[in-house]
Amino acid sequence: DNGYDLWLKYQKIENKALLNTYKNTLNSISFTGNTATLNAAKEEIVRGLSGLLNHEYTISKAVASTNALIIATKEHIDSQFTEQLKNDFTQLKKNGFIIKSITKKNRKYTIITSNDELGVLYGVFNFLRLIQTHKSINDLHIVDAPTIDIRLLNHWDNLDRTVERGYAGESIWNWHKLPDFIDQRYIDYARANASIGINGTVLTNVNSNALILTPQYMEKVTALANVFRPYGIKVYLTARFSAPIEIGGLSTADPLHKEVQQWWNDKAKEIYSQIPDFGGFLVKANSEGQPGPQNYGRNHVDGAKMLATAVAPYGGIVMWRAFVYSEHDTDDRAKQAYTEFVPFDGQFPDNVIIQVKNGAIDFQPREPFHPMFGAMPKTNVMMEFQITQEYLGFSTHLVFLPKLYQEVLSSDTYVKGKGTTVANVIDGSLHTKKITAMAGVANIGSDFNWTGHPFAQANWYGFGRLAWNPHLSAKEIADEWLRSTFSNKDEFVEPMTDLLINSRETVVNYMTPLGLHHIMDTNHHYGPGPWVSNLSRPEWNPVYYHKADSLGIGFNRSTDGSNAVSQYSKELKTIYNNLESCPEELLLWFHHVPWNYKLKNGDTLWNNMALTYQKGVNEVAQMEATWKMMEPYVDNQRFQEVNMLLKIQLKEANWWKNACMLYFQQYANLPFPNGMEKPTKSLKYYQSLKFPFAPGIRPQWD
Ligand code: BDP
Repeated sequence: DNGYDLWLKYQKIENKALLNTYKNTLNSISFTGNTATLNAAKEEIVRGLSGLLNHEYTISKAVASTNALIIATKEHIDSQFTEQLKNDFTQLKKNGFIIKSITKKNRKYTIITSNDELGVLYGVFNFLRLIQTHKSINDLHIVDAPTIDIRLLNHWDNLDRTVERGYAGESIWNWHKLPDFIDQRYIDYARANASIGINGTVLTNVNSNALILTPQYMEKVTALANVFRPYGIKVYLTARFSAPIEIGGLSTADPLHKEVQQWWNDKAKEIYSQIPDFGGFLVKANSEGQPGPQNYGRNHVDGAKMLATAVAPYGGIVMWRAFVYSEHDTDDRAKQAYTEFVPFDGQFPDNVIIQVKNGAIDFQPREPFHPMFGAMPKTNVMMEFQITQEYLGFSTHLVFLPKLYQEVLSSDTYVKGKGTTVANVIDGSLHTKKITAMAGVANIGSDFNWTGHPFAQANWYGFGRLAWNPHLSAKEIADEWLRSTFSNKDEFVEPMTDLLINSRETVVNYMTPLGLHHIMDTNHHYGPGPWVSNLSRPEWNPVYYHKADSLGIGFNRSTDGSNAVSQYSKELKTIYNNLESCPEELLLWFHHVPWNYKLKNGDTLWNNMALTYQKGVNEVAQMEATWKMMEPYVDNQRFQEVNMLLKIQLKEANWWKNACMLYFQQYANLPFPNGMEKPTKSLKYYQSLKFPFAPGIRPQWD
């Protein structure tokens, strides 16, 4: 099994009793409707049930006398069921669905319905998930709908098919062959996304290329939009701020300049004439060398307004990123986005949403949530997670990211008192927002299995599930994914759910324990590089983040340090500011701590650091051992692949531990504690390792 089918395997159910129960309940399928979206739903239910139940289904409109599965939008549901569905329909939100078992005069029916066609498609995928995960379908009553409006992938894909921070081959967009060649992968991509509720995709890198907006490329984008439309997926593009100069022949891109505004208005008109449901633009402006309004003495509001005005007549939106930090600003990098954006609260138009990374630095294995969440009550604010593992061992290491996402989403902002979580900010319930959205930087590439590591598929899956409902638990997601992707056997699902759930903390343990961050090696961000200190911008150097010296280690962001703690609500500020109350997992994020400082377990910081690194290594060894026992439940190809990858992960966990501990020992000047395996190589050796051809490197980065 090469993994291409993702979680949509629809493998025949081996358990005879279960198979028969399903078959009995689903004797026939009645399906009404013949539009592109409903046909996609029809194809999927036939494909899914034929595979799972190993039974050839013919579809008809007629409703069989009993044990029928009935699929239709509300207006086409047989009137005999109207009464039983009435209450459900009154609660049903946009794109939501009802799955209900109804018994009438001893006759049993299972109904999948919705107010809209997309809801029917989502209902079908949900129903198939129930069967794939061997749930009972005897007495169903599910009314579900997405909690967040816009659920997007962000592809950091370049037009030459390289993928920035992509570790799974080339870009899946074959720009050269588009628009005439439609790869089957595009259709399967859309199916996979629809199955988890993703409804938008930004096709191009945030470090953007204006060429995508030329007619030659727009034809290609249009072809993709046509493939995705039946699956409810809208296409978005990154807008290069200087496009009016680069492809429009203007002399300026000043957002207050009439000609520039007109250029964008015309561009939007041209795009919408080809893609009437075009989603809008994603913009990285005045960040890491990208052009933006500040190049013309204007601000983020001016820039966002101009683009928002251009797409507003067609219902488009602008996602304006808050990932900014300046080479001229000497303030703590963690503070800069908040400082720059929060004063603009209330000034952005309604069709603008500010896209904020989950943490204030950059997709680290662990960061406190970004203080901008909850701090802009009058502005639409959306979440940006990274699915691709730029700072988490690429697609070489097994890390289950839904655990990280869940930690962020369930973090308490205290903005309106205890219990007001980041998820409440994102789903709009806290401040009643006009638009709600969540984006994930995609980990998809041209590899057979889409994501490189077979388990990296779980991160794509889990992102989609949490974008649909940010209150889901990571454990539930792990369970669903394992059952759909590998096996329903308890002997497999139980240990593997634990393995997935623990894998995130394991990576933190062997990479950046106790609140350490950004100590990865230069440019590629693979492997340790805590010693790097020679890059042109101070905040690109790991030494800027860990600040190890003879006294201790960590970034003092307390009130007597950079004061980043003050960007959080009062309650959190107090918790983070105080060394005793600061959660130990974030200690070195907020404090510069003496090497001999005693942690809660009574041992020193130095010893705790050493033993946590070691714990991470031991946990990977345990993951490897657990996986070995899974051989009976997994196909040979994926079994071997994961086996090899876990071996690499173990080697590299040791590399992290040894390199970091040797390096920090120079400052701590303390012996390694008992329980930490001593490095066999020197610090010099680790410092000599170079990775000039690591995948996903961003070419313009030094
Ligand atoms: C950083 C990446 C860089 C991205 C940047 C961004 O290293 O490749 O361009 O984020 O999000 O993490 O814009």
